[in-house]
Amino acid sequence: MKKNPILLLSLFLMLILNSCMESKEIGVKSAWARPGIAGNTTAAYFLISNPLDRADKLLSAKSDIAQITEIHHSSEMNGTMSMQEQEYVEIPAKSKVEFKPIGLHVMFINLKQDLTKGDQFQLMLNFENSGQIVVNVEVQEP
Ligand SMILES: [Cu+2]
Repeated sequence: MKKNPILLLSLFLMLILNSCMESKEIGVKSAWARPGIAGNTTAAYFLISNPLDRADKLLSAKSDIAQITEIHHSSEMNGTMSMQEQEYVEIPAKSKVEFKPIGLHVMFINLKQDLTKGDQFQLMLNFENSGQIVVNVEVQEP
């Protein structure tokens, strides 16, 4: 039987395409933020998944909606909430890190505008290895 070079070529291309589509990267999903009032603060939450074999670090966050955007961790002790700014957040290999109302969050300080339910804005997350990932955040009631 004669081999069909075009068929072989297209099979080869399909293989390449497939491996590209399976290329894994850090993903951020389910991003939401609480409503807020201009001049006040609010926070955003999301899920970071790292399917890669190596760890990464979230180094910083940036947005246009507030004067200051920081990465915080909040905890509750004896009924009192406290939070600390984080220098970075470790994202271990093959794991998920959840930013949630008690725990890690991105804090927006001195909002430049009101944020009401249904509003959307962009949040830039800067990772050590993965570079910048732009996340669409939707404002929701908690
Ligand atoms: Cu905070």
